[in-house]
Amino acid sequence: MIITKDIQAIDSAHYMHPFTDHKSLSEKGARIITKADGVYIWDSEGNKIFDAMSGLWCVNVGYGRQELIDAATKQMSELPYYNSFFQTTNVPAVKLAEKIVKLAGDNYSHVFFSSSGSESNDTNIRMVRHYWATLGQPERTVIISRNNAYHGSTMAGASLGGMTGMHAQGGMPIPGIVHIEQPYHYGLAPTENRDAFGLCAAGWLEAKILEVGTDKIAAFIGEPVQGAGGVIIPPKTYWPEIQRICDKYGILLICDEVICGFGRVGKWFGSQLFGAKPDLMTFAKGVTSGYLPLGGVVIGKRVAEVLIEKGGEFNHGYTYSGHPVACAVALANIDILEREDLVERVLNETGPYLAQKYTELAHHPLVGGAESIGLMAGFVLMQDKQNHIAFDEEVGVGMICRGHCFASGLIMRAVGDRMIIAPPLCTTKAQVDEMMALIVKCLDATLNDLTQRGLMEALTLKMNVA
Ligand code: PXG
Repeated sequence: MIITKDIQAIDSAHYMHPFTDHKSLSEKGARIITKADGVYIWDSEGNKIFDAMSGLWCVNVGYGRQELIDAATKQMSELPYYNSFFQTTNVPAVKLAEKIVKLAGDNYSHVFFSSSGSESNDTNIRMVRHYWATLGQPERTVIISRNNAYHGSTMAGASLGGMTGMHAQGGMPIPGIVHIEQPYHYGLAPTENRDAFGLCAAGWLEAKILEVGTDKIAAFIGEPVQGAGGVIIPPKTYWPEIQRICDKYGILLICDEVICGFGRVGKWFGSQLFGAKPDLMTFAKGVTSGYLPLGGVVIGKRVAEVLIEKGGEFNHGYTYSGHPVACAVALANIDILEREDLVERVLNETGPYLAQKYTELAHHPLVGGAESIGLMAGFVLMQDKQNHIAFDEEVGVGMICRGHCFASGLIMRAVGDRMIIAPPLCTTKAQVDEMMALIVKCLDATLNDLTQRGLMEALTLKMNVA
Protein backbone atom coordinates (compact mmCIF):
# COMPACT_ATOMS: atom_id res chain seq x y z
CA MET A 1 0.00 0.00 0.00
CA ILE A 2 1.54 3.30 -1.10
CA ILE A 3 1.05 6.25 1.24
CA THR A 4 1.18 9.21 -1.13
CA LYS A 5 2.34 11.75 1.43
CA ASP A 6 5.21 9.52 2.64
CA ILE A 7 6.57 8.89 -0.85
CA GLN A 8 6.21 12.57 -1.70
CA ALA A 9 8.23 13.53 1.36
CA ILE A 10 11.05 11.10 0.49
CA ASP A 11 10.88 12.20 -3.16
CA SER A 12 11.27 15.78 -2.09
CA ALA A 13 14.13 14.95 0.28
CA HIS A 14 16.23 12.77 -2.03
CA TYR A 15 15.16 12.55 -5.66
CA MET A 16 16.35 15.29 -7.97
CA HIS A 17 14.08 15.18 -11.02
CA PRO A 18 14.97 16.15 -14.59
CA PHE A 19 13.88 19.63 -15.75
CA THR A 20 12.20 20.48 -12.45
CA ASP A 21 11.97 23.51 -10.18
CA HIS A 22 12.26 21.66 -6.89
CA LYS A 23 11.14 24.45 -4.67
CA SER A 24 7.75 24.65 -6.31
CA LEU A 25 7.45 20.86 -6.69
CA SER A 26 8.06 20.26 -2.99
CA GLU A 27 5.26 22.68 -2.12
CA LYS A 28 2.64 20.53 -3.82
CA GLY A 29 4.34 17.12 -4.01
CA ALA A 30 4.99 15.00 -7.09
CA ARG A 31 2.26 12.90 -8.60
CA ILE A 32 3.20 9.26 -8.07
CA ILE A 33 2.48 7.04 -11.05
CA THR A 34 1.98 3.49 -9.88
CA LYS A 35 0.69 1.38 -12.77
CA ALA A 36 -0.24 1.48 -16.42
CA ASP A 37 -2.16 -0.46 -19.05
CA GLY A 38 -2.78 0.25 -22.73
CA VAL A 39 -3.11 4.03 -23.11
CA TYR A 40 -3.83 4.64 -19.41
CA ILE A 41 -1.74 5.30 -16.33
CA TRP A 42 -2.87 5.40 -12.70
CA ASP A 43 -1.58 7.48 -9.81
CA SER A 44 -1.19 6.52 -6.16
CA GLU A 45 -4.57 8.07 -5.37
CA GLY A 46 -6.26 5.70 -7.82
CA ASN A 47 -6.91 8.30 -10.53
CA LYS A 48 -7.03 6.88 -14.06
CA ILE A 49 -5.33 9.15 -16.60
CA PHE A 50 -5.33 9.05 -20.41
CA ASP A 51 -1.64 9.25 -21.33
CA ALA A 52 -1.80 11.30 -24.52
CA MET A 53 2.01 11.73 -24.41
CA SER A 54 2.98 8.02 -24.51
CA GLY A 55 5.09 8.53 -21.41
CA LEU A 56 7.59 10.93 -22.95
CA TRP A 57 6.93 10.27 -26.64
CA CYS A 58 8.03 6.68 -26.29
CA VAL A 59 5.45 4.09 -25.20
CA ASN A 60 4.36 3.54 -28.78
CA VAL A 61 2.84 0.06 -28.39
CA GLY A 62 1.13 1.05 -25.14
CA TYR A 63 1.67 -0.18 -21.60
CA GLY A 64 1.44 -3.73 -20.27
CA ARG A 65 2.68 -5.68 -23.29
CA GLN A 66 3.48 -9.18 -22.10
CA GLU A 67 5.63 -9.94 -25.19
CA LEU A 68 8.11 -7.28 -24.15
CA ILE A 69 8.22 -8.50 -20.59
CA ASP A 70 8.78 -12.08 -21.82
CA ALA A 71 11.52 -11.02 -24.26
CA ALA A 72 13.37 -9.21 -21.46
CA THR A 73 12.97 -12.09 -19.00
CA LYS A 74 14.19 -14.67 -21.52
CA GLN A 75 17.19 -12.63 -22.55
CA MET A 76 18.07 -11.79 -18.95
CA SER A 77 18.23 -15.44 -18.02
CA GLU A 78 20.27 -16.39 -21.13
CA LEU A 79 22.70 -13.47 -21.32
CA PRO A 80 21.89 -10.35 -19.29
CA TYR A 81 24.91 -8.43 -20.49
CA TYR A 82 27.97 -8.59 -22.60
CA ASN A 83 29.86 -5.84 -24.38
CA SER A 84 30.68 -5.51 -28.08
CA PHE A 85 34.05 -3.81 -27.59
CA PHE A 86 36.72 -6.50 -27.85
CA GLN A 87 35.78 -8.33 -31.03
CA THR A 88 32.70 -9.87 -29.43
CA THR A 89 29.03 -9.48 -30.28
CA ASN A 90 25.62 -10.78 -29.20
CA VAL A 91 22.68 -12.20 -31.12
CA PRO A 92 19.92 -9.66 -30.25
CA ALA A 93 22.17 -6.70 -31.20
CA VAL A 94 23.08 -8.32 -34.53
CA LYS A 95 19.48 -9.16 -35.35
CA LEU A 96 18.27 -5.73 -34.36
CA ALA A 97 20.91 -3.96 -36.46
CA GLU A 98 19.86 -6.05 -39.46
CA LYS A 99 16.17 -5.33 -38.81
CA ILE A 100 16.62 -1.58 -38.42
CA VAL A 101 18.70 -1.36 -41.61
CA LYS A 102 15.89 -3.18 -43.46
CA LEU A 103 13.28 -0.76 -42.12
CA ALA A 104 15.46 2.24 -42.97
CA GLY A 105 15.88 1.24 -46.62
CA ASP A 106 18.53 0.80 -49.32
CA ASN A 107 20.51 3.86 -48.38
CA TYR A 108 21.70 2.37 -45.07
CA SER A 109 24.01 -0.44 -44.01
CA HIS A 110 24.92 -0.20 -40.31
CA VAL A 111 23.63 0.70 -36.85
CA PHE A 112 25.61 2.05 -33.88
CA PHE A 113 23.89 1.49 -30.52
CA SER A 114 23.71 3.67 -27.43
CA SER A 115 21.23 3.92 -24.58
CA SER A 116 19.57 7.26 -25.31
CA GLY A 117 18.91 9.98 -27.83
CA SER A 118 21.42 12.32 -26.19
CA GLU A 119 24.23 9.78 -26.39
CA SER A 120 23.31 9.04 -30.01
CA ASN A 121 23.66 12.68 -30.94
CA ASP A 122 27.05 12.79 -29.22
CA THR A 123 27.93 9.84 -31.43
CA ASN A 124 26.73 11.79 -34.46
CA ILE A 125 29.08 14.69 -33.74
CA ARG A 126 32.03 12.34 -33.26
CA MET A 127 31.10 10.36 -36.34
CA VAL A 128 30.63 13.21 -38.81
CA ARG A 129 33.88 14.89 -37.72
CA HIS A 130 35.76 11.60 -37.97
CA TYR A 131 34.20 11.05 -41.40
CA TRP A 132 35.47 14.37 -42.74
CA ALA A 133 38.89 13.96 -41.11
CA THR A 134 39.18 10.53 -42.73
CA LEU A 135 38.41 12.11 -46.09
CA GLY A 136 41.24 14.61 -45.55
CA GLN A 137 38.96 17.56 -44.71
CA PRO A 138 39.44 17.95 -40.94
CA GLU A 139 38.41 21.60 -41.09
CA ARG A 140 34.84 20.52 -41.80
CA THR A 141 33.67 20.50 -38.19
CA VAL A 142 30.71 22.86 -37.94
CA ILE A 143 27.24 21.43 -37.47
CA ILE A 144 24.22 23.55 -38.27
CA SER A 145 21.10 23.04 -36.19
CA ARG A 146 17.95 25.07 -35.50
CA ASN A 147 16.49 27.31 -32.85
CA ASN A 148 13.94 25.53 -30.66
CA ALA A 149 15.30 22.12 -31.69
CA TYR A 150 15.66 19.39 -29.07
CA HIS A 151 18.54 16.94 -29.44
CA GLY A 152 19.10 15.88 -25.85
CA SER A 153 20.49 17.06 -22.58
CA THR A 154 24.18 16.15 -22.55
CA MET A 155 26.63 18.95 -23.38
CA ALA A 156 26.62 17.93 -27.04
CA GLY A 157 22.89 17.22 -27.21
CA ALA A 158 21.92 20.47 -25.53
CA SER A 159 24.38 22.39 -27.73
CA LEU A 160 22.90 20.89 -30.87
CA GLY A 161 19.48 21.74 -29.50
CA GLY A 162 18.23 25.26 -29.81
CA MET A 163 16.65 25.74 -26.38
CA THR A 164 17.77 29.07 -24.95
CA GLY A 165 16.90 28.02 -21.40
CA MET A 166 19.27 25.09 -21.68
CA HIS A 167 22.05 27.13 -23.29
CA ALA A 168 21.83 29.59 -20.43
CA GLN A 169 23.05 26.99 -17.91
CA GLY A 170 26.53 25.54 -18.31
CA GLY A 171 28.22 27.42 -21.11
CA MET A 172 26.55 26.16 -24.24
CA PRO A 173 26.53 25.78 -27.14
CA ILE A 174 29.97 24.18 -27.30
CA PRO A 175 32.13 25.48 -30.15
CA GLY A 176 31.42 24.35 -33.68
CA ILE A 177 27.63 24.37 -33.49
CA VAL A 178 25.55 27.13 -35.04
CA HIS A 179 21.80 27.60 -35.36
CA ILE A 180 19.31 28.83 -37.92
CA GLU A 181 15.64 29.74 -37.45
CA GLN A 182 13.04 26.94 -37.29
CA PRO A 183 10.38 26.35 -39.98
CA TYR A 184 7.50 27.43 -37.72
CA HIS A 185 4.91 28.79 -40.11
CA TYR A 186 2.14 29.68 -37.63
CA GLY A 187 4.59 31.31 -35.23
CA LEU A 188 6.82 33.18 -37.65
CA ALA A 189 4.87 33.97 -40.81
CA PRO A 190 1.21 32.95 -40.50
CA THR A 191 0.05 35.24 -43.28
CA GLU A 192 2.61 33.96 -45.77
CA ASN A 193 1.90 31.12 -48.15
CA ARG A 194 2.86 27.95 -46.26
CA ASP A 195 4.81 26.28 -49.06
CA ALA A 196 6.64 29.46 -49.98
CA PHE A 197 7.57 29.86 -46.32
CA GLY A 198 8.95 26.29 -46.32
CA LEU A 199 11.32 27.16 -49.15
CA CYS A 200 12.29 30.39 -47.45
CA ALA A 201 13.03 28.58 -44.15
CA ALA A 202 15.18 26.01 -45.95
CA GLY A 203 16.98 28.90 -47.60
CA TRP A 204 18.24 29.97 -44.15
CA LEU A 205 20.39 26.84 -44.23
CA GLU A 206 22.05 27.89 -47.48
CA ALA A 207 22.63 31.40 -46.13
CA LYS A 208 24.30 29.96 -43.02
CA ILE A 209 26.49 27.60 -45.06
CA LEU A 210 27.71 30.54 -47.12
CA GLU A 211 28.21 32.70 -44.03
CA VAL A 212 30.31 30.09 -42.16
CA GLY A 213 32.12 28.88 -45.29
CA THR A 214 31.24 25.92 -47.47
CA ASP A 215 34.46 24.11 -46.58
CA LYS A 216 33.81 24.36 -42.82
CA ILE A 217 30.44 22.66 -42.60
CA ALA A 218 30.27 19.01 -41.58
CA ALA A 219 26.52 18.47 -41.29
CA PHE A 220 23.03 19.80 -40.79
CA ILE A 221 20.82 18.21 -38.11
CA GLY A 222 17.05 18.47 -37.73
CA GLU A 223 14.05 16.63 -36.34
CA PRO A 224 11.65 15.80 -39.20
CA VAL A 225 8.93 17.26 -36.97
CA GLN A 226 10.17 19.19 -33.91
CA GLY A 227 8.75 17.39 -30.91
CA ALA A 228 9.80 19.00 -27.61
CA GLY A 229 9.78 22.36 -29.42
CA GLY A 230 6.00 22.03 -29.57
CA VAL A 231 5.13 19.72 -32.51
CA ILE A 232 6.25 22.11 -35.20
CA ILE A 233 5.24 20.48 -38.49
CA PRO A 234 7.28 21.92 -41.37
CA PRO A 235 5.65 22.86 -44.69
CA LYS A 236 5.93 20.00 -47.19
CA THR A 237 8.37 22.01 -49.29
CA TYR A 238 10.91 22.25 -46.45
CA TRP A 239 12.69 18.89 -46.31
CA PRO A 240 13.13 18.32 -50.06
CA GLU A 241 14.72 21.77 -50.25
CA ILE A 242 16.97 21.04 -47.24
CA GLN A 243 18.03 17.83 -48.97
CA ARG A 244 18.78 19.73 -52.20
CA ILE A 245 20.92 22.26 -50.32
CA CYS A 246 22.84 19.55 -48.42
CA ASP A 247 23.49 17.75 -51.72
CA LYS A 248 24.57 20.96 -53.44
CA TYR A 249 27.30 21.61 -50.84
CA GLY A 250 28.06 17.93 -50.14
CA ILE A 251 27.31 18.28 -46.44
CA LEU A 252 25.96 15.39 -44.39
CA LEU A 253 22.32 15.38 -43.37
CA ILE A 254 21.38 14.04 -39.93
CA CYS A 255 17.72 13.50 -39.15
CA ASP A 256 17.01 13.18 -35.46
CA GLU A 257 14.28 10.52 -35.50
CA VAL A 258 14.13 10.04 -31.74
CA ILE A 259 10.45 11.03 -31.72
CA CYS A 260 9.43 10.53 -35.36
CA GLY A 261 11.10 7.12 -35.75
CA PHE A 262 9.33 3.81 -35.34
CA GLY A 263 5.95 4.84 -36.59
CA ARG A 264 4.98 8.13 -34.97
CA VAL A 265 4.20 9.86 -38.29
CA GLY A 266 2.96 6.78 -40.17
CA LYS A 267 6.30 5.67 -41.63
CA TRP A 268 9.15 3.82 -39.96
CA PHE A 269 11.12 7.06 -40.05
CA GLY A 270 9.85 10.63 -40.41
CA SER A 271 12.35 11.43 -43.16
CA GLN A 272 10.66 8.75 -45.31
CA LEU A 273 7.44 10.76 -45.13
CA PHE A 274 9.02 14.12 -45.82
CA GLY A 275 11.21 13.16 -48.78
CA ALA A 276 14.65 13.45 -47.18
CA LYS A 277 17.43 10.86 -47.38
CA PRO A 278 19.59 11.55 -44.34
CA ASP A 279 23.10 10.12 -44.10
CA LEU A 280 22.57 9.47 -40.40
CA MET A 281 19.40 8.94 -38.37
CA THR A 282 19.27 9.24 -34.59
CA PHE A 283 16.80 6.94 -32.85
CA ALA A 284 15.80 6.07 -29.25
CA LYS A 285 12.45 6.12 -27.40
CA GLY A 286 10.03 4.23 -29.71
CA VAL A 287 12.59 1.56 -30.65
CA THR A 288 11.75 -0.23 -27.37
CA SER A 289 8.54 1.68 -26.67
CA GLY A 290 10.44 2.96 -23.65
CA TYR A 291 10.32 -0.40 -21.85
CA LEU A 292 14.14 -0.31 -21.64
CA PRO A 293 16.62 2.43 -22.55
CA LEU A 294 18.05 2.03 -26.05
CA GLY A 295 19.17 4.45 -28.72
CA GLY A 296 21.47 4.60 -31.67
CA VAL A 297 22.38 5.91 -35.08
CA VAL A 298 21.39 4.37 -38.40
CA ILE A 299 24.36 4.89 -40.69
CA GLY A 300 24.01 5.52 -44.40
CA LYS A 301 26.27 3.71 -46.86
CA ARG A 302 28.07 6.93 -47.77
CA VAL A 303 29.34 7.31 -44.19
CA ALA A 304 29.69 3.63 -43.32
CA GLU A 305 31.86 2.87 -46.36
CA VAL A 306 34.33 5.64 -45.52
CA LEU A 307 34.50 4.77 -41.82
CA ILE A 308 34.87 1.06 -42.42
CA GLU A 309 37.24 1.15 -45.42
CA LYS A 310 39.45 4.05 -44.38
CA GLY A 311 38.53 5.23 -40.89
CA GLY A 312 40.52 2.73 -38.82
CA GLU A 313 39.40 2.33 -35.23
CA PHE A 314 36.57 4.68 -34.21
CA ASN A 315 37.58 5.52 -30.64
CA HIS A 316 34.06 5.75 -29.32
CA GLY A 317 31.52 3.51 -27.60
CA TYR A 318 29.40 2.98 -24.53
CA THR A 319 29.34 0.20 -21.94
CA TYR A 320 25.75 -0.49 -22.95
CA SER A 321 26.20 -0.23 -26.75
CA GLY A 322 24.19 -3.16 -28.11
CA HIS A 323 22.84 -4.20 -24.70
CA PRO A 324 21.38 -7.67 -25.33
CA VAL A 325 18.27 -7.24 -23.16
CA ALA A 326 17.38 -3.83 -24.59
CA CYS A 327 17.93 -5.16 -28.12
CA ALA A 328 15.77 -8.23 -27.45
CA VAL A 329 12.98 -5.97 -26.21
CA ALA A 330 13.38 -3.77 -29.31
CA LEU A 331 13.00 -6.80 -31.57
CA ALA A 332 9.82 -7.84 -29.74
CA ASN A 333 8.56 -4.26 -29.93
CA ILE A 334 9.13 -4.04 -33.70
CA ASP A 335 7.41 -7.40 -34.00
CA ILE A 336 4.28 -5.94 -32.35
CA LEU A 337 4.39 -2.85 -34.58
CA GLU A 338 4.54 -5.12 -37.65
CA ARG A 339 2.04 -7.74 -36.51
CA GLU A 340 -0.58 -5.17 -35.57
CA ASP A 341 0.15 -2.98 -38.62
CA LEU A 342 0.49 -0.04 -36.26
CA VAL A 343 2.65 2.09 -38.56
CA GLU A 344 0.30 1.59 -41.48
CA ARG A 345 -2.72 2.28 -39.25
CA VAL A 346 -1.20 5.57 -38.15
CA LEU A 347 -0.72 6.55 -41.79
CA ASN A 348 -4.12 5.53 -43.12
CA GLU A 349 -6.51 5.24 -40.22
CA THR A 350 -5.81 6.77 -36.83
CA GLY A 351 -3.58 9.60 -38.12
CA PRO A 352 -6.15 10.92 -40.63
CA TYR A 353 -8.88 10.46 -38.00
CA LEU A 354 -6.93 12.56 -35.50
CA ALA A 355 -6.29 15.16 -38.23
CA GLN A 356 -10.03 15.44 -38.86
CA LYS A 357 -10.65 15.90 -35.13
CA TYR A 358 -7.98 18.59 -34.97
CA THR A 359 -9.62 20.43 -37.86
CA GLU A 360 -12.82 20.48 -35.80
CA LEU A 361 -10.90 21.58 -32.72
CA ALA A 362 -9.76 24.66 -34.61
CA HIS A 363 -13.27 26.12 -34.04
CA HIS A 364 -12.66 26.40 -30.31
CA PRO A 365 -12.20 30.08 -29.37
CA LEU A 366 -8.86 29.43 -27.67
CA VAL A 367 -7.32 27.26 -30.38
CA GLY A 368 -4.96 28.65 -32.99
CA GLY A 369 -2.95 26.79 -35.64
CA ALA A 370 -4.26 23.32 -34.80
CA GLU A 371 -2.49 20.66 -36.83
CA SER A 372 -1.37 17.08 -36.65
CA ILE A 373 0.72 14.54 -38.48
CA GLY A 374 0.44 10.84 -37.78
CA LEU A 375 -0.20 10.59 -34.06
CA MET A 376 1.38 13.85 -32.96
CA ALA A 377 -0.51 17.10 -32.79
CA GLY A 378 -0.43 20.61 -31.42
CA PHE A 379 -2.18 23.95 -31.24
CA VAL A 380 -1.51 27.34 -29.69
CA LEU A 381 -3.69 28.86 -26.98
CA MET A 382 -4.48 32.29 -28.40
CA GLN A 383 -6.11 35.22 -26.67
CA ASP A 384 -7.53 36.54 -29.94
CA LYS A 385 -6.83 34.19 -32.77
CA GLN A 386 -8.66 36.25 -35.42
CA ASN A 387 -6.12 39.00 -34.91
CA HIS A 388 -3.30 36.59 -34.07
CA ILE A 389 -2.85 37.97 -30.57
CA ALA A 390 -1.10 35.63 -28.13
CA PHE A 391 -1.48 35.69 -24.34
CA ASP A 392 0.97 37.67 -22.29
CA GLU A 393 3.83 35.39 -21.34
CA GLU A 394 3.24 36.19 -17.66
CA VAL A 395 -0.21 34.59 -17.81
CA GLY A 396 1.42 31.17 -18.32
CA VAL A 397 -1.67 30.02 -20.18
CA GLY A 398 -0.08 26.69 -21.15
CA MET A 399 0.44 25.81 -17.50
CA ILE A 400 -3.12 26.86 -16.65
CA CYS A 401 -4.45 24.56 -19.35
CA ARG A 402 -2.13 21.75 -18.29
CA GLY A 403 -3.47 22.07 -14.76
CA HIS A 404 -7.01 21.50 -16.03
CA CYS A 405 -5.80 18.49 -18.03
CA PHE A 406 -4.19 16.95 -14.95
CA ALA A 407 -7.39 17.52 -12.98
CA SER A 408 -9.51 15.93 -15.72
CA GLY A 409 -7.47 12.76 -16.21
CA LEU A 410 -5.54 13.74 -19.32
CA ILE A 411 -1.81 14.07 -19.91
CA MET A 412 -1.38 16.79 -22.51
CA ARG A 413 1.93 18.66 -22.55
CA ALA A 414 2.40 22.42 -22.52
CA VAL A 415 5.34 23.95 -24.40
CA GLY A 416 4.94 27.62 -23.67
CA ASP A 417 1.47 28.34 -25.06
CA ARG A 418 1.49 25.32 -27.33
CA MET A 419 -0.48 22.28 -26.14
CA ILE A 420 0.76 19.04 -27.62
CA ILE A 421 -0.08 15.35 -27.71
CA ALA A 422 1.55 12.18 -29.00
CA PRO A 423 -0.64 9.27 -27.88
CA PRO A 424 0.47 5.62 -28.18
CA LEU A 425 0.34 4.24 -31.72
CA CYS A 426 -2.06 1.55 -30.53
CA THR A 427 -4.68 4.22 -29.72
CA THR A 428 -7.95 3.17 -31.37
CA LYS A 429 -10.41 5.51 -33.08
CA ALA A 430 -12.73 5.13 -30.09
CA GLN A 431 -9.86 6.15 -27.83
CA VAL A 432 -9.13 9.14 -30.09
CA ASP A 433 -12.77 10.15 -29.49
CA GLU A 434 -12.30 9.71 -25.76
CA MET A 435 -9.09 11.77 -25.82
CA MET A 436 -10.69 14.53 -27.91
CA ALA A 437 -13.63 14.76 -25.51
CA LEU A 438 -11.15 15.24 -22.68
CA ILE A 439 -9.22 17.87 -24.65
CA VAL A 440 -12.40 19.84 -25.33
CA LYS A 441 -13.44 19.54 -21.69
CA CYS A 442 -10.05 20.90 -20.60
CA LEU A 443 -10.16 23.73 -23.14
CA ASP A 444 -13.62 24.72 -21.93
CA ALA A 445 -12.41 24.66 -18.33
CA THR A 446 -9.40 26.79 -19.33
CA LEU A 447 -11.62 29.28 -21.16
CA ASN A 448 -13.90 29.50 -18.16
CA ASP A 449 -10.93 29.99 -15.86
CA LEU A 450 -9.38 32.68 -18.08
CA THR A 451 -12.72 34.45 -18.40
CA GLN A 452 -13.07 34.52 -14.62
CA ARG A 453 -9.59 35.98 -14.36
CA GLY A 454 -10.71 38.74 -16.74
CA LEU A 455 -8.28 37.67 -19.44
CA MET A 456 -10.80 37.06 -22.19
CA GLU A 457 -12.58 40.41 -22.01
CA ALA A 458 -10.94 41.75 -25.14
CA LEU A 459 -12.03 38.69 -27.06
CA THR A 460 -15.58 38.69 -25.64
CA LEU A 461 -15.96 42.33 -26.61
CA LYS A 462 -14.80 41.60 -30.14
CA MET A 463 -17.11 38.61 -30.47
CA ASN A 464 -20.06 40.71 -29.32
CA VAL A 465 -19.26 43.41 -31.86
CA ALA A 466 -19.01 40.78 -34.59
N1 PXG B 1 16.40 13.96 -29.84
C1 PXG B 1 15.09 14.22 -29.83
C2 PXG B 1 14.41 14.62 -31.09
C3 PXG B 1 14.36 14.08 -28.64
O1 PXG B 1 13.05 14.35 -28.62
C4 PXG B 1 16.41 13.42 -27.55
C5 PXG B 1 17.07 13.57 -28.75
C6 PXG B 1 17.20 12.99 -26.35
O2 PXG B 1 16.87 11.72 -25.99
P1 PXG B 1 17.18 11.20 -24.50
O3 PXG B 1 16.86 9.72 -24.62
O4 PXG B 1 18.60 11.43 -24.24
O5 PXG B 1 16.29 11.95 -23.57
C7 PXG B 1 15.03 13.67 -27.48
C8 PXG B 1 14.33 13.52 -26.17
C9 PXG B 1 9.93 17.03 -23.79
C10 PXG B 1 11.08 16.09 -23.76
O6 PXG B 1 9.88 17.87 -22.89
C11 PXG B 1 11.51 15.51 -24.92
C12 PXG B 1 12.61 14.66 -24.88
C13 PXG B 1 13.25 14.40 -23.67
C14 PXG B 1 12.80 15.01 -22.51
C15 PXG B 1 11.71 15.88 -22.54
O7 PXG B 1 9.09 16.95 -24.69
N2 PXG B 1 13.07 14.14 -26.07
